[in-house]
Amino acid sequence: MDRIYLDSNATTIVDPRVKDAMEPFFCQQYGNPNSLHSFGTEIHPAMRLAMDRLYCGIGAGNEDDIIITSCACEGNNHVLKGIYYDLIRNGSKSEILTTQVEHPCLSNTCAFLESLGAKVTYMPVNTDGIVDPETLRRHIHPDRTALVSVMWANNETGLIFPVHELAEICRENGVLFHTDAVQAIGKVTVDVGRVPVDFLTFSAHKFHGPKGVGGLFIRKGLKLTPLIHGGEQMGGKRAGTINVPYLVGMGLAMEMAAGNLAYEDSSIRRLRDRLEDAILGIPGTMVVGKRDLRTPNTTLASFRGIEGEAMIWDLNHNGVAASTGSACASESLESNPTFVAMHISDELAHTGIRFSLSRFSTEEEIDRAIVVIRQSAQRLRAISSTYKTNK
Ligand code: 7TS
Repeated sequence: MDRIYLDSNATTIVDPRVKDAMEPFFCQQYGNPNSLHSFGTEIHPAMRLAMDRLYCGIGAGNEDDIIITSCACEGNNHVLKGIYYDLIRNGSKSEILTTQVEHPCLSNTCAFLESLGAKVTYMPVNTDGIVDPETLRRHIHPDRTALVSVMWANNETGLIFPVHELAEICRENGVLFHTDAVQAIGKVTVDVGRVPVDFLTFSAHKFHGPKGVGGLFIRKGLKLTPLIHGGEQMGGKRAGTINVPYLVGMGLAMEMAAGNLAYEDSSIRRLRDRLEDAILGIPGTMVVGKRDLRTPNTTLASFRGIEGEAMIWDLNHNGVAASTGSACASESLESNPTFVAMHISDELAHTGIRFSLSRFSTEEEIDRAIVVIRQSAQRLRAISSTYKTNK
């Protein structure tokens, strides 16, 4: 029986059409784009097409920049460290404002910058698990805030943040705004032509492109000190020979992701809701976050009395791949910061399972997954002392 992959917020299958588009740029068109010879006549047109697809996919204008990176971690590091270097280190501003629920590549970079003397404020989320525009208004100080960084959608809960309003508030206050849109691309409309963000990060492997390539959007007129110095690739903004096949693949993946939003919003949402309804039909379960505030593909569910790690293992053993919503390793049972920020109880924080679908998920898979999940919950509760005592 085929395995069922429900961990698409971690990474996605590469669309076979993306793989085919990349193929010629490994062994045939392999010239270095910066020193072209006869082994690369198709390289520049293919790179231009890929860049056009990226610009179009996020609604960027001709004069905006999109820097090709190795991943979203790099894009987020680039923005935060660039802002530190350009605005904080020299004393013109002192603070970065972010949230308590960002991905570790954002929050750990902030912690590093704090060790260098930057002040970082981690804004709380409201009872819905998102940052209220009012909270930003209370925290933003044009004289000292160098950057506001708030994710577009959360990787664990799927909760969508009001980035449009947050970006407007930053604009009104003359403060730069960055968003990590890794979990938003291909799931909800991401249009920097409409939403006044200054910097935006994305990563190809979250939307059926290859792993190890991503992008950083920089609004026209803005400059950031590079993270990687070296040659003049990307106009000196990011040195290193560009990974041509991966750029080509990411461009096509972006075009398909942007063109697939209606399907995501109808069919994938319907499948996700079907899965979620079935989970909620099992006694002692709950789902984190209101449905209409979440990306259409994500469900973070809690099964009372069942340790998340145990359930992941059991599901995996029975052919269903998901992940724990909680990052707690089995050795260190610390609750995960997103759950702490959302005031989710310690017990629930250790029971979270994240199911995340993609456009490759099928109804037949969801129906089979539901059977496996029901059986797994039954099996694990039969041996769970906490479930028996709490009933
Ligand atoms: N930002 C967000 C919001 C993410 O979800 C991830 C990966 C990253 C950044 C890092 O992306 P990368 O391109 O550098 O790999 N998130 C997850 C996840 O939720 N489970 O596994 C990886």
